[in-house]
Amino acid sequence: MSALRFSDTISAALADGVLVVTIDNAPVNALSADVRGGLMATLEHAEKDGAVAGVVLTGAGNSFIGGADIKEFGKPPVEPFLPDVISRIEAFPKPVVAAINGVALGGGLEVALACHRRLATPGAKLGLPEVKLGIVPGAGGTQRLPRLIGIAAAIDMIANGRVVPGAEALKLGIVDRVSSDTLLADAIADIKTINASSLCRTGLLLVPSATTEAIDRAAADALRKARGQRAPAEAVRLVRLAATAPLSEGLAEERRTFIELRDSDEAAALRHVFFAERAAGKVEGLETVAPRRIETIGIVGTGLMGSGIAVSALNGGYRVIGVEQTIEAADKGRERITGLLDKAVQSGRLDAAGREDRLGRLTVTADMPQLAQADIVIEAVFDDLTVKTELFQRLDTIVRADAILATNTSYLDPDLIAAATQRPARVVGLHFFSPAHIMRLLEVVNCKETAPDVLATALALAKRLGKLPIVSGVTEGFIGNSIFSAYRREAEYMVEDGALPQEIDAALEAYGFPMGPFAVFDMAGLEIAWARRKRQAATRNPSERYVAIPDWLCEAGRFGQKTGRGWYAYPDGKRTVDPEVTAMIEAARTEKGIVPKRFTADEIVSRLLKAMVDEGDALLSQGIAARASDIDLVMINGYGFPASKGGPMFAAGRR
Ligand code: T1G
Repeated sequence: MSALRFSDTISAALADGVLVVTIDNAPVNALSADVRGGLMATLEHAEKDGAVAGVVLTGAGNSFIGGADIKEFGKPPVEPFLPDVISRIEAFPKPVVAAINGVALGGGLEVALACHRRLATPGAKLGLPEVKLGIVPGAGGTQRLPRLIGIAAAIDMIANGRVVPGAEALKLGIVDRVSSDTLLADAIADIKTINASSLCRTGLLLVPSATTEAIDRAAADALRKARGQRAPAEAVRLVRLAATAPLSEGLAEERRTFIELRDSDEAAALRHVFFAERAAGKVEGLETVAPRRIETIGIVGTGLMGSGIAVSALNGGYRVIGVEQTIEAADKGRERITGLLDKAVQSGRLDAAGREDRLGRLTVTADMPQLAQADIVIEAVFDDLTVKTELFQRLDTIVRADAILATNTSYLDPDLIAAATQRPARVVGLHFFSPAHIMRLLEVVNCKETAPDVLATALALAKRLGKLPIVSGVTEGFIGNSIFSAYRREAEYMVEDGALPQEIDAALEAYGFPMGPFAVFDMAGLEIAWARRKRQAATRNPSERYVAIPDWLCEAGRFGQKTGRGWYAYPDGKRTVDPEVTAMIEAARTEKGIVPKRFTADEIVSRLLKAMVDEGDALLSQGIAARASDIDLVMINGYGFPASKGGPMFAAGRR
């Protein structure tokens, strides 16, 4: 096969009259200007060369094409533009076959859709996930995909940014064939069978008809999940347009919409989140440190948190040894874990075989010495320093010398726990967020003595568990709860100053939070913070402003939703403003001689944003957080901060 090179990233080889073109632009074969230029040059050559009967496109590595080059967004566009490359492929006089060897996402799938035939490996992943970046497909996806799979299925994929494996792509009609290890040979063979005079040009197909009910249902489902973000609604509109508008009109409207969204604040925020997630968990100098091998995970405490962590570990493919103090408690723990797996089966997230496989890897016992088999032990026991310290001292005598001890504490000082053990270097914090088998966020606490390979192991484990690891230094509440405390404090100050809880909640919900702070406090329960405030009362700084209203609520037995009354009243479970609370607030203002002022929604958001950012800046200057984007990810993934605003640090920079 003679090799040809058309750009730095595009090479080709003629095999049996077929030009096999390889896109090689590490790490994901993004459609950079060099890729686009190289593809155009390749097509130019293929059209002129009579020896070329057809073209096969494929990717190097485990990507076909990972999409447009997101790093090029926000920069002046460089020709050839992707839609032009795609139109050239679709109109090409010779057959062009896509051999999808890996991810074909966004522009990558749009390139494949313009080919005259598509083959994929079973492990390939195909999708148009642009809405996750706050945009819509901009190179024909909303117009070509429905021509292959129908309006309803196209809405489901595009408006939800859903990615499907090769087999589902075949069932849907996105690809014509699935090939495992003979992908290229099959693609070359297909070129020979395709009749060049009647090429299947996707853009010329009619959109298959569908019932309005199916379409409306898919649209409603996508819009419900969109939670006010613009891109999904625009995606629904564009896919519906494909059913009625000529291709050229649909493509023009799609391009106009894509450009408008690409330059929006929401898209800038979601691009920030995309790159922030890839920067998270990267620690200077740790790249060369080899993580320890983890196969068996011990979990002490199989209550709410421990059982969630156990399911997360089972989902990650590990052996799990859960430990409780008594056989009865161990049996209850196993029931809890089994119950979570059963829920996953009922919701279709897990099949029966998967459930059996997980239960086959689970032991729950009262026999703590079994933890001698564990490579890491995670404690999820009562958040009390004595309890955790004594437990770690006991584990010291049971686990292997090279086993890691991880504490799931939320508020205690892990350095104190580590200091009580014989090997503090093997202690690390793994602060899971409840429910631990659902929430992606995991704060990995780098304690004073934590050895580098222990930290590297914790980060590798987090990734294997499908978590989003954020490294935190040691401070009370680590990153998330530190910022949440500042947010709560400022919200309470504003109530004393004149804003009502319902006004603050409404402002934050309009900004994009699923729930405002007071609704969240009532849901979490007011008694937890109350107990902490009472513990700290003796050492509290008397000059620091203190809002007594939450204490008054607790003293009146108003602990939140669970007691039917908190900041709000919950008659028949519905959150309603309670005049009793308004009276308490007015009394508190009078007692402090505060003349209440009015706050606009924008002032409320700005003041709370500033409280979070000031705390974030403090965490950065103290080295507790490594980068501002980590703080954004913690608040988005652990506290409901709207991703479409990019997180507090990013949002403050934009305001
Ligand atoms: N552009 C630029 N860089 C990208 C990229 C992209 N599309 N995708 C990934 N990277 C970088 C990423 O920042 C990281 O960099 C490295 O590649 C590895 O990524 C016209 C306009 C493909 C499934 O939304 O979903 O097409 O940190 O850690 O876990 O309609 O990356 O190493 O410096 O995620 O193996 C649509 C986004 C774009 C796909 C691989 N495409 N990417 O996952 O690796 S918009 C997407 C992903 C578009 C068209 C529109 C994943 C992946 P660094 P990684 P991974």
